[in-house]
Amino acid sequence: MENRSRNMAIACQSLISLLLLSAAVSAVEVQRPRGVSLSKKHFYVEGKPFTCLDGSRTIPFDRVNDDYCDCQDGSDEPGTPACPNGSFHCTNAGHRPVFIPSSRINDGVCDCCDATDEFNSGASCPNTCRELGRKEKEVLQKLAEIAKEGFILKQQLIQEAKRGLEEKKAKAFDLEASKKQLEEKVEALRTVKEAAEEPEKEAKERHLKAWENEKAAIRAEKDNARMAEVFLELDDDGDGFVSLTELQSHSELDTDSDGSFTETEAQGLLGGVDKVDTVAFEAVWKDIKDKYISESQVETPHGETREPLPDNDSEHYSEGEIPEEDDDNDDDQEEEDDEEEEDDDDPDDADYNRPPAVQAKKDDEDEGTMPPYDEETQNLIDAAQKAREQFDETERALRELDDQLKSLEKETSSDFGPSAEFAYLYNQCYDLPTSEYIYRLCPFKQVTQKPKMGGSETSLGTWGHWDGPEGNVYTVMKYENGLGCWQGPNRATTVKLKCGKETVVTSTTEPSRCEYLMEFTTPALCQDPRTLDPMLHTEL
Ligand code: MAN
Repeated sequence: MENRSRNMAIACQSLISLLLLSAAVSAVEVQRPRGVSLSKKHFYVEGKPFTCLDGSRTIPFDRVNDDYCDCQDGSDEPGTPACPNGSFHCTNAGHRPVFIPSSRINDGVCDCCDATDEFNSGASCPNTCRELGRKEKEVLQKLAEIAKEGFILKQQLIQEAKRGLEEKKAKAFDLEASKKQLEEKVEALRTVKEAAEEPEKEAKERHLKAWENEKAAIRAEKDNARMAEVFLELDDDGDGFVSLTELQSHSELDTDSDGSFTETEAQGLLGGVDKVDTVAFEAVWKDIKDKYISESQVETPHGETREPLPDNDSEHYSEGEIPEEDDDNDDDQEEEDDEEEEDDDDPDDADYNRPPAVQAKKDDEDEGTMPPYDEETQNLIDAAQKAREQFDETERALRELDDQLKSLEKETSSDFGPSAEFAYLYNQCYDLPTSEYIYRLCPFKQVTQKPKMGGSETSLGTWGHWDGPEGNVYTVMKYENGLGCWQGPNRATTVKLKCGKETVVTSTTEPSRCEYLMEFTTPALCQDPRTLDPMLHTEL
């Protein structure tokens, strides 16, 4: 396996030399027993005893090729089919010499282009070696040209990669220095920001507190006004006191909610006395204000006080049902509903406790929105905001720079081949449209498949590793962990690289479901034609 791939990788260059050698061989015919290669000729000396090539025994020379197998390794019968494990060498002058199993000798099938394997079978085998050699030579010449030009391009790619790498390393060095400066700047701006945010926070809190106090004062003022109103409302006889009877006229104040507001209960509310003046009423008001319903509110025909409802709507609600106030008040409504559930059995109570809540909401609205910040606070906010923006902007710049640095480091530490000849592929993508899809290879990143008729791109794998055989790892790329295949594995792609003048995806197939095979030519894989081993593939 290893040998085969090594041979494939340098086949292009080797073949030129091979041709020359073949031509040379055809010119000089060397006498030797039939089926013996030139390299083994010296083992077979006419008239001298022959020792089997495995050294197992020595036999007289006339038993070589006598159609009887004497040696276990079959070496005494290179030119007959007598030994089951023998091999026959065809010189194939003008083309490529080969070994064939000796069982194919005189089997009626032309195996050798020089027809030497069928010397006694009667099969008419023409000698096609020269024609084959000529054709192969043409092909090989083309390949050799490609290899030669590709190899020149490869040298340029190597130079470019070298320059590129130096530039990138220098850039990374500069970025590293800028990063340090930016980091320091970020820290300085963080301090400035925090220093500006502290007084901003205090000033905002002061402002909020003042607003809360103001709201509380407004609320208290309103409460006092309402208390005075209620006092007047309760003081029916206008004697400046609210008496037990006057208080009892407000059945909603029924302390134990049993449906009857007794004198004792009323007295309890008045603090144990029979009547209270405006000063003493302050304490009473605290206890009753949540339940108290103003007399100005609508009275039902049964004398029950109800929350005012639009005329048209009121008839749509059965007793105990009241529509929600409005959408904004949903939460309040729910809370109230919860509370009311406990009291649902009490016909006099239930929903009728709504007005204070409505009133509270109204009060809130009356308080309005928080007033604008005073100039000093606003200045502090503006200053803190500016510091925040400067900090954020610098921090963002630092992040961007860091990303840039990381991607540079990733690129400069990638394995782009022994001389970085594959580096030029890094930021490129190569498309190959087929009838159904457009396949895209972005070397060292990913492979995708996009349907031509529209639809989203499918990942056929992201860069994994070089996957060629040992000694030739830079001939195959592996892309893994693509989109999962339905009821199958994650998609993956093998990219086989070949020497070519152009950088191009030449084919894409799917040999098994969701496993893709791409062929890709690049000058980066072209070898120096001068480094050929002339003996490779040759057995003369
Ligand atoms: C899509 C394509 C094909 C693949 C099937 C598997 O149609 O990615 O290449 O074979 O999915 O379901």
